[in-house]
Amino acid sequence: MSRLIVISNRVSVPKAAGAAGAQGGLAVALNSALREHRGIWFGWSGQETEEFNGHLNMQRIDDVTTATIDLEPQDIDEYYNGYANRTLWPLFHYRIDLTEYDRNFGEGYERVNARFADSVLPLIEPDDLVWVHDYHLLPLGSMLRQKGVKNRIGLFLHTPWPPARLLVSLPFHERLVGSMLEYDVIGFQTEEWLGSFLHYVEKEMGLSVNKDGTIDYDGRRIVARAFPIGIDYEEFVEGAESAEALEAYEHLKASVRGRKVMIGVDRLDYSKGLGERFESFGRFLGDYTDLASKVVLLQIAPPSRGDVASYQQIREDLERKTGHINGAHADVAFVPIRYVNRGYPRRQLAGFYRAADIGLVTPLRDGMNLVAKEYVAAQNPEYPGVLVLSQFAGAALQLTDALLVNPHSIEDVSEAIKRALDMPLAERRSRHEKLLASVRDEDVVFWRDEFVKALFGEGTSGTSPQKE
Ligand code: ADQ
Repeated sequence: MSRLIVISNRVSVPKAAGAAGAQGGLAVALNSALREHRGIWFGWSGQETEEFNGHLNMQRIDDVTTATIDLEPQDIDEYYNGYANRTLWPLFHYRIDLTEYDRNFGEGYERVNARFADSVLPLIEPDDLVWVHDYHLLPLGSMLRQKGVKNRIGLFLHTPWPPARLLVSLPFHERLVGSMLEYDVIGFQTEEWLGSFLHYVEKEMGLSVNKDGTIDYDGRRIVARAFPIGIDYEEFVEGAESAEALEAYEHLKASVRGRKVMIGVDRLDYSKGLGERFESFGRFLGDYTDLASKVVLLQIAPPSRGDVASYQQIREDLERKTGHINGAHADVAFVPIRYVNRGYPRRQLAGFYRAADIGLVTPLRDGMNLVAKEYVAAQNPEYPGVLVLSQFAGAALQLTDALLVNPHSIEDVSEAIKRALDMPLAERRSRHEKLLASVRDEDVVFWRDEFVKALFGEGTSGTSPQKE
């Protein structure tokens, strides 16, 4: 079996087998893939160094080796806070108004990608499969090729891919996308983002896309496909039934004293539609006054990317909106929005999801959205809650039995909350059963296996290596 080299901006250092921890599903799935393939996970340590030295910090836990590098402050500013999070992230989430085009960011991005390529190069052996993750590292594959790497290299993009009409606003967009054509496999979360990518490739680069979605380029065949990511279903369901989850469930239930609970769990990011969500809840409280003191919104939103101004603004905006709505609708013994800026261990989170009658997942744009899937997995199948889901989350293409809403319309979301509260148990159960089947069958293990198979060259014609 080939070894797997996973490369991402940050490395989630695996905990010793069996140790309890707050690792996400992605980290768990990649760690298990790395264990199976005796692999290496390479990325930035999250640490700063005065001058870049390319020193690899290697660690080995169980069968997984992690290798990390430190970056200079200028790298972090230009590559991470700059091009990745002030240029590509907003552009890929259709927020051209927030997208900053600064030549230094672009240079820093290419410099750090080259540093990644130089540093990981000595770790790559001839039969290794190389799997690159996300928008931070789009040109990495081409930089590895320039250094003579002939291995199969794949990219998975966790975010949306924007329509060609938006992407062309990015200076040097041809160069960025052109560099991606050095990958053997390019994976997207959904058919929608895949379609936008293929459209760009045809329209802006004049390439033709084969019927099966493959692209012939420079004597090679590139597989571009949707691989919808899932959650670690087994781990999550087990967690939802743990003592920690039960305790969290009871704590939350007791604190609302018979009221209905809605839950939102999101990184504090403008793409998640939190401001619109709060306004929708405010509208609900105003429109259905008889229900106004009977529903609580628990919004858990840990701060993220705090060095970027647009993130500081969203935080201030939400604090103002929370104060405004609570000011208008609270009374001495009741506050409608509980707004909490911190993370929770996963089992506790599972207990909160289970205690919530409604899961409110209303991003304005999201590659997939794992919270929607976690909410479904955490429910008690006998008395499941209702998922209200944005039609603009990648997850909406699979979770069609959720109440799908337009998150820009506060009336639409407010009415969906009412509909969810009124929904008869039989309908809740039948919707949940179908949602659960999708979350269970297309979990993160399925996602990983499908990607690794494609990367290995199974099911595609061309230069596939032979299986042992
Ligand atoms: P994110 O934008 O971070 O991910 P999401 O898919 O919802 O969005 O994943 C967030 C994860 O963080 C979930 O597992 C959630 O439970 C966890 N989390 C959030 N808030 C938390 C809190 N307060 N405490 C503990 N855990 C918390 C990006 C893309 C998504 C894509 C994923 C995976 O933007 O579209 O689904 O990658 O590909």
